[in-house]
Amino acid sequence: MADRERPAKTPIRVGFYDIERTIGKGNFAVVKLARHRITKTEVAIKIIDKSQLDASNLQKVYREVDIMKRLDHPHIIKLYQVMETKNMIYIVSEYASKGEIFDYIAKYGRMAEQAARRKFWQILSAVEYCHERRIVHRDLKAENLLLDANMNIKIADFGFSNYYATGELLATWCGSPPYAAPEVFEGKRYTGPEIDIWSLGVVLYVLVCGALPFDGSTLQSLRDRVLSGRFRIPYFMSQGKDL
Ligand code: 24R
Repeated sequence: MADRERPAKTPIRVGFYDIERTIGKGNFAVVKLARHRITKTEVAIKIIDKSQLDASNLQKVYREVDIMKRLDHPHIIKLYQVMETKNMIYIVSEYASKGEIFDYIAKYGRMAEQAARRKFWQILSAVEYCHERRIVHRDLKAENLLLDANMNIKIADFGFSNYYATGELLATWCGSPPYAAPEVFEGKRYTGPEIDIWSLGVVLYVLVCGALPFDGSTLQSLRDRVLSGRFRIPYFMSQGKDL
């Protein structure tokens, strides 16, 4: 049924789910909050229009699904189901009801170090779990760190993730510039986990300081900042010895 023929308040359905609203929008994907018609369970559905993708981007979507199928960790968004039609892919997953830690920091400001430490520990346990399975996320940032109803971390969006192997090098420029490692800016090839580790350092700084360690009004100035490796240590940051 076309939208204009849909009677008011008739929910849009995907499988057994009623779509409620948009909770995320990317270049090729939109993420919706949906609810199971019978159990009323809330899920996130990432909807991808295949007709908008070239072969290489379509390949990445299948890789994202393939990787998510292998992951089962308390701090990683759990894949529930994948549906596919001629034009669309629907990735049904766990829903993190408190949203991005990015928005949380934008609203409430930087976190106390005790709280940041607890969040960061959860993030680390999830990233370690991925690396043990030779999976690199490649887009770790505050926007992809979600919070569930209990304020626990759930890592989302494996759209840039890939497998890696020691001795084999990856070359793709991935992720968000403020979180990107110097070797990525320099166009060097990398094994994988080291670029997640760099991003984790940026994430920790953002949690504790409520600001990016490296910033710039242009990509060039950001690059210079990252390559210099210099960042400010604010007055409120502890020195670690009395934690
Ligand atoms: C909750 C919110 C937003 N997104 C999600 N959840 N729970 C997701 C799960 C999610 C699953 S896949 C995915 C996000 C993703 N996103 O790949 C939310 C809750 N509130 N507000 C927001 C209250 C990416 C991305 N990095 C694609 C779309 C754009 C963002």
